Amino acid sequence: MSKRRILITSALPYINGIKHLGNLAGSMLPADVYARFQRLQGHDVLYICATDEHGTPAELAAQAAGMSVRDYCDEQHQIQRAAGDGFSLSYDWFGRSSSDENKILTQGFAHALEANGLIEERVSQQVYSVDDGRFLPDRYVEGTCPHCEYEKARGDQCDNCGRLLDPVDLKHPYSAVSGSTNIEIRDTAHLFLLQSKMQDRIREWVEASTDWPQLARSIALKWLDEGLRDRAITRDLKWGVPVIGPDGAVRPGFEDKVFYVWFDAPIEYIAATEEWASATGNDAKVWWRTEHGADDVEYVQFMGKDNVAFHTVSFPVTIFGSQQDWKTVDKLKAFNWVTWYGGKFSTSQQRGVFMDQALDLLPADYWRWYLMANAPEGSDAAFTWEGFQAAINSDLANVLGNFVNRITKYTVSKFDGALPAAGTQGEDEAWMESELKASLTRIAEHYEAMEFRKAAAETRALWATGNEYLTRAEPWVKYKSDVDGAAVGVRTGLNLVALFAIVAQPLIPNTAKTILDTLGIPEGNRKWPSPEDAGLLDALPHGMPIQAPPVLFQKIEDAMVEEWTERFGGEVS
Ligand code: B3M
Ligand code: ZN
Repeated sequence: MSKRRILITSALPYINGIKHLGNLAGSMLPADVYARFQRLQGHDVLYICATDEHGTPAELAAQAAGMSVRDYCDEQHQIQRAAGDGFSLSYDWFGRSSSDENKILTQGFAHALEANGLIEERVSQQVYSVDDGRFLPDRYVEGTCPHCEYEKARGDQCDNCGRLLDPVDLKHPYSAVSGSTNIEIRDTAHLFLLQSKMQDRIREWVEASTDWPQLARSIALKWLDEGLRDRAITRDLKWGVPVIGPDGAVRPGFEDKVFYVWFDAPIEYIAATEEWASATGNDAKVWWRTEHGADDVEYVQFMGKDNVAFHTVSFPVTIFGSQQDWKTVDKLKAFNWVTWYGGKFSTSQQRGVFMDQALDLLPADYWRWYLMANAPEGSDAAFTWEGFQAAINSDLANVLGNFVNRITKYTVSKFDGALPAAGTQGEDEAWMESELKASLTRIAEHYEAMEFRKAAAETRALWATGNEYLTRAEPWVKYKSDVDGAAVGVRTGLNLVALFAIVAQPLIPNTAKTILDTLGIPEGNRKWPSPEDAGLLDALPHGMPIQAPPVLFQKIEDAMVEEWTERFGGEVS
């Protein structure tokens, strides 16, 4: 198989506070699992993410924290970076959208778009708060959604029906800064991206993108059916990318304005790659510019469903409209929501677990396993403590943990802690080998298709097949009368332990590492096994020393579920 170059990005988490498990499950975690899988295949992977630091969310959160926006962002970036490390997210780079690279690129895109007749300065109506003495962009204003009547819709998007909004469309608007309802609509100039001119170009591209998983494709087509509207790409804010003209000076009239956060945020995928390239002595162009070889890059994006429109419509308008040779996304994987018992995660109502809290309770692998085994792919998926407990105790502790423990301990006690060499493989091993090969193929297919639920289910099924093999081979029974026969079963079991850990690496990398380290499997031998390889079940060196790893998974007791339900919320009664 030839080496592929795979560029992976996951939606950039907003800087305003640590993300909850639902955010993690719908973008960063599956991107990481996919990146790990593709690295194990020996491909050249570049996984890029960053904090999304501009816009009203950052300004409002900094204000609430009583900090300058820059200090707030510095602090929160470190917190999110640590949470990512804690969850073993294997970013090649975790950048910041407030970087100089992003400013330069964003301004460059704006210049190119304007030169190509796709940006126009227009005077438009804006929500102005008389009491606050300022215009109120996006989330600075809240009110009633004109589509679904939800009363706490934000100016840029309704959290209830998901529609994108223009702040002036809100009914009963009030200031999110002061709560004031003393609101006027005033005229002010902004730059508009003329998306309507790109409608046909974008549709042609989306329709040709048959590789996208279904959810992303259907959302993109729905947006196109509704028709692309020209959108303002500047805002009345201080924090953000300044509106600098091609001459290097601030654009007259835009002294108190910056680019809209959703204009610069996707550009940060490119900018973060530049940040990575200059920090590591690499070249970003070979990943992003088709004239520099990026034509053969496979670019895969991961995101929650509410981000799809920005990635399939707005960002492509920027990219195609620049008429430059940028790489565009090849596969876009979108996710539904992880809910908390069917409802929303809520910080204020203490419902749901956030990334930092989760790691205080249990190691990352427990969460990674549950969230991917229950990935919100076909529909929303509810997190419940009961489901979590069942998945950990059964899949991880019983099916995988016991298998590893039983066979390694048995080797230590009955075979002097050495991989037994005696005996020859028979029918049971032939059966196991054919099951294994079929399973390896299916798991890889599910990962390629970015079907994470299925990949996890198939991984678990493989572990279960290993248990069934031991039931058939019965080395502990054979030992009494046929030590050589028992040796075959133990040797096969030990090879399975290594294979199970290798295959588990994308999902539970830390436990997999513990198992492989304990067995002493060298780094170079931890790649994804090829189903075509002969002797998969007799690959480990005969006589190699075997130790039992420490207990791999702690079972979740009912008392823990009770305590956590109390602390983080459970079923609403
Ligand atoms: N920060 C929204 C979100 O976290 C936004 C994604 C940007 S991706 C370029 O859901
Ligand atoms: Zn609505």
